[in-house]
Amino acid sequence: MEQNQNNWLLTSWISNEGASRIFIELKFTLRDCNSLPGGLGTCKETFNVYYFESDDADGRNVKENQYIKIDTIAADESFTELDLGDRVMKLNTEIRDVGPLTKKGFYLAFQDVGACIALVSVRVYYKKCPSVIRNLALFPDTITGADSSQLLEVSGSCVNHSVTDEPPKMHCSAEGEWLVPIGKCMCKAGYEEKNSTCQVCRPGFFKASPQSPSCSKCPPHSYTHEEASTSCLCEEHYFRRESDPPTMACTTPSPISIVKKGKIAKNSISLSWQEPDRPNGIILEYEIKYFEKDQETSYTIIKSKETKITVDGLKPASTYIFQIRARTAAGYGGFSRRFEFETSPVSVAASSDQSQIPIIAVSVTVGVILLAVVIGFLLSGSCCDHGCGWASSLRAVAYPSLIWRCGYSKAKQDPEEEKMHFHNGHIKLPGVRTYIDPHTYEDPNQAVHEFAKEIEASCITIERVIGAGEFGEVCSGRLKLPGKREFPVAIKTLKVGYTEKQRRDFLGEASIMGQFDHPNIIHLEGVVTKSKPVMIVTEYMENGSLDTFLKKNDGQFTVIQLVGMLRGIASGMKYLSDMGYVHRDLAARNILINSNLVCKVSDFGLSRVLEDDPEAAYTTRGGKIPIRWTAPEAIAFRKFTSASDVWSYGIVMWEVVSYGERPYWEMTNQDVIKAVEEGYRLPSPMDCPAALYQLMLDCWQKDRNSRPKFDEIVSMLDKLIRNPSSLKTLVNASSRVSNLLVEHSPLGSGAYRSVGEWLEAIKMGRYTEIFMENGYSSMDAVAQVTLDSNSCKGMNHLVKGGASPTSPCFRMDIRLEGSCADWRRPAL
Ligand code: ACK
Repeated sequence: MEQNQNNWLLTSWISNEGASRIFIELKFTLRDCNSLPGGLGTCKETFNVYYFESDDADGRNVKENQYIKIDTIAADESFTELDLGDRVMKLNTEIRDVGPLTKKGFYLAFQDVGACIALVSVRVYYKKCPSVIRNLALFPDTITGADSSQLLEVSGSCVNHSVTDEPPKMHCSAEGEWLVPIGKCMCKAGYEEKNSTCQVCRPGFFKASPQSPSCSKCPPHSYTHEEASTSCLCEEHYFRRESDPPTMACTTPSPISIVKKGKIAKNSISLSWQEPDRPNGIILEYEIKYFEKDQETSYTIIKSKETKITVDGLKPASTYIFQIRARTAAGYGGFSRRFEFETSPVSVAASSDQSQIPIIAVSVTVGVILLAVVIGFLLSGSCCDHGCGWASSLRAVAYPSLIWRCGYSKAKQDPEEEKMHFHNGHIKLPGVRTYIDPHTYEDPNQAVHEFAKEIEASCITIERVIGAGEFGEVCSGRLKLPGKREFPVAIKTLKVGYTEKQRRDFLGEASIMGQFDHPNIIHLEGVVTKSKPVMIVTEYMENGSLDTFLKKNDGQFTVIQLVGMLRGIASGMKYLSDMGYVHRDLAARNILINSNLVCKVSDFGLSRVLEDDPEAAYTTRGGKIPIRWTAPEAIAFRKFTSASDVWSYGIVMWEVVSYGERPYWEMTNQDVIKAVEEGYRLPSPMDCPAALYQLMLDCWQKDRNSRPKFDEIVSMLDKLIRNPSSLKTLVNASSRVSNLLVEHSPLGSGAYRSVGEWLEAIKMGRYTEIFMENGYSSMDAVAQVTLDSNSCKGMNHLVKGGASPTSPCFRMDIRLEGSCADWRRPAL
C-alpha cells in the first residue's frame, strides 16, 4: 500500500544452448486494483520483464539500469475479492521472444512496481527443426534462426550405403518446420531403398548403379551368390558382351533372322542367310532343319560351315519349311523363324511359279540388249557429235552388259537371281519395288529417315487448322524448300505430351507413305522430327476427304466425272497391291480429292490404321474393323489381302455413286455382318449405270478369288470412260433392286397365307398392326404397293447376292415409326 514500489525478482543464469532467439512463457495472476479497499493511488495492474546477457553466472550483481526491458506485461484477466472467496484462479499466459542473443546465456528479471501479482510459472525455450531423414539424407537437429522470418539452409548427409553428386538441402523455418527439400541421395550399387534406409541386395538380385530404383532379379541365364551384387555372372555357355548392359540376359548365339531363297529346282532349293549380328563368338557351323509342310514329325537336319547351302533330294512342287541355327563355342543359338519355300513343278515350261519370272525377265532383258546392240551398230556409222546422244549412251550400257552375259549359257544363272529376297513373305524380284513394313526395322526412326525427307520447321508456314487427326491437329499451310517455289501443303501434327508409341505410330504413316510414288496416292513431302511439334507434311488436297466433298455436292457431277474419280482410286489401289501393301481401311473418308477432282488414297498406318477410324468396331476376335467396308473373310478370320481391299473398293464405288450415302444406312454392324454372310448385298444407288453396279457386285463376290483384281478394275473403268454410251444403261427404276428376296423363306415360295404370317417370317411381326391400319390387310394389297421414291431416301434394303440388277423385283418404301423400315418381299 506504500508509494514508489520497486520490487525485483531475478532468475538464475540460463544457458541459451546456442539458440539466438529465445521464448519466455509467463503464467500469472493479477488482482484487479478496483477490488482493493482504498489504495487505488498506489495499485498497479502491470509488471515489467527484463533480461541481461552474459557468458557465465557472474552477472548477478549488475545494476538495474543494465537490464534490457523486454516488455511491460498486462493481464487479460484480473481477479477480485469475490474470486478469492470462490477460490477461482484467473491465470494469464503471455509469451515474449528475445533475440538475437549474442552471449552464452542470460538472466531474466521481473519488476513489480505496485501490482498485486503472483508469478505462477516461467518457461524459457527455443525452437528447432528436429532431426529427420528425407530423400535418404539425414538432416540434424537445427535451432531456428534469430530472425522470425529467417529460413536456415541446412545440408543433409547421405544415410549409410547411399551416395549423391551434390549434397541434398532443406530449409529450417523460424517456426521449427523443415521446408523446401532440394536434391537427394541414392542407394549405391548393390543396395536398394527401403523405409528410408539402404538395404543390401539379396543373393540372386543385383543393382548395377545408384540410378536403378531397386534390386532386380538376375536376368535369364545369369546368377549371383553374393549379397550387394552390382551385376550377375553368366551361367556356363552363356555370354554377354562387354558393351551389353548388366540388365541384359546372357545368351547363346542369337538367332539368324533372314534366310534368302536362291536357285529353286524341282528337287532342290538353294538357301543363303546372314550371320547373326550378335554371334557371341566365332560361328563354328550352321544347322539346317527342314521338313515338308505339315509333316513336322519327320524332319532332316544338315550342317554347313558356310552361310549357304543347296538342299537336295526334295519332292517337286512341294512346300518345305526351313529353320537354321548357328553354333559357337557357347553352344547352339535359337532356331530362326520358319521359312517356307516351294520346289518347282516337274515341267518347268508349264509352271506359273513366280520363281520363273526372273527367267522370263532375264530372257527379255537379253533380247532387248541384243536389239539395242544391233541398233547401236546401225546408228554408229552415221553418228555425229550432237545428234546421237541417245544411240551412243545406249551403246555404252549395252556393250558391257552383253559381254558380261556371254559367259552364261542359261538365263536362270543370272546372278541377279541371287539378289532375290523376301519381305513379309513377298518375293522381291529385281526391278519390282516392294513395300517394306516399317515394323521390320528395329529402330522405327531409321525407317522414317530411310523413307521420308527431314524438313526444317522454318520452311513451313502453318496457316489454319483444317481438321483433327488421331494424333493431333491437321493444318493447311505452305512449304518453301531452298531453291524451290513455295507451295501449299497439309500438315499433320503430333500433339504435345505424346508417348513414344504414339510418336512411332504417327511417324509410321510417313514411313509407309514415303515408299509410294503414284499420282493417286497422297504424296509425302517430308517429316519434321528434329524439332517440336513433330509433323508429317503432305501435298495439299483442296477438296478434303471424298465422302464429305460428295455429300456437299450431291448430284453435281456427270457420270463420267464420277467414273473418273473411281478410276483414280482403282489406279492408286493397283499400285498399292503391286507393291504388296494391303490398305485394310479403304473407304471414301480415307480418299482425298484435289481441285482438279483427282482422287488420292490416303490414311496409311501400322496397327493404328483402324484404331483412329471412328467406323472401326471391335469384332468378337478382338480386332478393330470398319465392318461396313470390310470383306467377310477379313471380318471373320482377319484374312486381309488385296482381294479384301477390292471388296472395300466396291463399297467405295457405291459411296461415290450415291454421293456419300452411308453404306447399309443405319443398320447395326451386327445386322450388316449377318446380312452379308447370308448373301445379301447393297442395292444399286439411284441412277447408277448398270455396268458400274455389276462391277460393285463383282467386288462383293463371297469367294475372294472370284473378285476382279485392281488392274482389271482399272481396265474396265478405262473402257467405260472411252465408251461413255456404255454408261447410259442405268439400273432402271423398277428393277433397281431395293429389297431382299426371300428365296430361302422357310415357308416356301408363295406360301404366305396372311400379311401377318409374311411379316412374322421376315421378323417384322411387330408391324402387322400398322399394316392393317393402313389397309394392307391381304398379300394382294401388299403386292400392289407402289413406291414413293422420295418418301424415304436411303432405304434399308439389300439385294440378294448374285441376283442380277435387272432381275424383276419389287420395292416398297414405307415410313414406319418415323424411320425407313427393313422390308422384305414375299415371293408372290
Ligand atoms: O474432310 P476434310 O476437310 O479433309 O477434313 C479432314 C481433316 O483434314 C482431318 O483428316 C483434311 N485433310 C487431311 N489430309 C489432307 C490433305 N493432304 N489435304 C487437305 N486436307 C486434308 C481432311
